[in-house]
Amino acid sequence: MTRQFFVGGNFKLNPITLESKKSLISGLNKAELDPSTEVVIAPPSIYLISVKDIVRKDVKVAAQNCYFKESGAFTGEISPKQLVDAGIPYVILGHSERRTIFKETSELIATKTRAALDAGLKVILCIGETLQEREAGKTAEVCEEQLKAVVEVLKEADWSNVVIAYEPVWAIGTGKVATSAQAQEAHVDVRAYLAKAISAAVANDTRIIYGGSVTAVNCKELATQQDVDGFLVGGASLKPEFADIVNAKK
Ligand code: G2H
Repeated sequence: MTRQFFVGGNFKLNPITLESKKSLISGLNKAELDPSTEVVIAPPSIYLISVKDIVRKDVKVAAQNCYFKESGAFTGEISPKQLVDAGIPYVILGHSERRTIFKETSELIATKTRAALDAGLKVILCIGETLQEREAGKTAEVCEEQLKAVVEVLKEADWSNVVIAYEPVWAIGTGKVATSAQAQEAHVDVRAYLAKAISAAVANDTRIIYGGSVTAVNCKELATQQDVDGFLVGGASLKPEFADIVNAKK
């Protein structure tokens, strides 16, 4: 199976007004986007439904997080069922900002992944090492540990609805992008782990995208790598250059 190129825009806690949200989406609606790329944007939860309603139909919408319970006394949370009901097809889980700032463990992220898939969502599952871990030669080990928690919960099921985002923490929002060789090496290791832990088919078919300071300038070289199936884009997804990243393979 050929893996469809995937580009996600993770808006994080941006934009901060209704007006700027409208103009961001209206810019995207006018852009020329490669129809062979799957494009997904993840606005803050307060804008999910309105973005879905105004964005062009070839661009899908993702939540940046969700809880694992369907409903109940969980102040501040959003459930997978609510997202599905609202017509939101994707959710990002396990982003390093959730892991570090909000202290989410790999086990919690695995539980959320299971709940999201069970509810009918597709999941963009983020993993990645810190600078200290990379310098200690632990990149593959850390990614494997983070994935293992999910593998144990999912086993062989559901992987067609999972996109794995390899996002080295040292490259996130720092302007310090991984080299294409570093990205390719990490993606090969992740794929090898999927083959070992699940199956050759899941390893071959699962999209592994790169995230961390991706720009219009560095995306083309990264996209030449055989195991880089797309990008998760933060800062640059708020700018017109997001279209160039979507078109990286053109
Ligand atoms: C990594 C990425 C998007 P940025 O967090 O998920 O953000 O492109 O700003 O490094």
